[in-house]
Amino acid sequence: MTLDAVRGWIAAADRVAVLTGAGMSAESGVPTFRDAQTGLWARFRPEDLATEAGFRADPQRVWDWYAQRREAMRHVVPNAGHLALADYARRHPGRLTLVTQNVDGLHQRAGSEGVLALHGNIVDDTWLEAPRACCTAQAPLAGRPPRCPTCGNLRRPAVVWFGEMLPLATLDAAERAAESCDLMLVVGTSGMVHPAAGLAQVAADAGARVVVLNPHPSELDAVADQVLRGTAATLLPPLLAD
Ligand code: BV8
Repeated sequence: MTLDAVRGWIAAADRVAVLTGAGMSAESGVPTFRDAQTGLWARFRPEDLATEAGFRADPQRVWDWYAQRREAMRHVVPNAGHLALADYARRHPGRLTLVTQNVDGLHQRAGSEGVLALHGNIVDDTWLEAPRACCTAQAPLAGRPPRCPTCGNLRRPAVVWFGEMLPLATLDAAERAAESCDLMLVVGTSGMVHPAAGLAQVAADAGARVVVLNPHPSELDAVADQVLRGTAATLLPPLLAD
């Protein structure tokens, strides 16, 4: 099976769904989620840091982990893979639905529209407790994490943590795209996090072809009709060129 055969599948598809994970942004210099546990956080599992319980147990440690990741993301730009997906969608309006687990906003910065961001975004914050009248975030708040000066309510990253529900409308749209596509490209995900990873099986069960793009083996290789062993930035441009 070559790139050309998969290109043929893409050309023959009326509807293409794309599911991306942290590997999509690796060539932009964003550490993959598993790699984000370097340095100070190397001794913590992501499932412990990226949780409400982990945040409540040590708000400053979790806040600082996100601050470090946000800082790293300030200097990165979309790579050729992000741009290829955005260009393809522009040339073929309405044909591609992009679902991402990533919180880095790089698909949006590459020009992709209507991105279904299942896990939120790392740029925005929200309140840990339901905000009261005193909780206003207009002025920058002091603290690591920032807190409401009146009631002490903490700010937290506006991402979906482990154990938290995904935004229902976004997840529903992603499931509909998986059910109705003829082809799903699964790019740069270990396939370990659910329910996002389950979308590949949803597509396969609905009769779509599934192609995995990943330089390493992943949990979703078993669901794939074809695995392309390579990286997002090298595979997507030739795959999506007309
Ligand atoms: C929920 C935001 C329920 C935070 C993230 C079994 C079934 C169903 C659920 C579960 C289950 N067991 C446990 C669960 C619960 C849990 C879960 O899935 N746990 C895992 C660890 C087993 N799921 C949840 O908690 C979800 N919520 O189920 O809610 C519920 C129901 C009712 C009421 C309340 C609750 C919420 C999950 C969301 C967690 N948040 N992100 C943050 O980012 O800080 S997930 C996080 O992992 C990132 O979003 C990341 O994108 C995502 C998945 O990881 P990957 O993207 O795959 O990244 P990874 O580093 O793992 O892999 C990178 C891949 O890229 C590798 O394969 C590598 O080979 C490849 N690669 C490297 N370089 C390149 C490349 N590929 C291409 N090109 C390259 N250059």
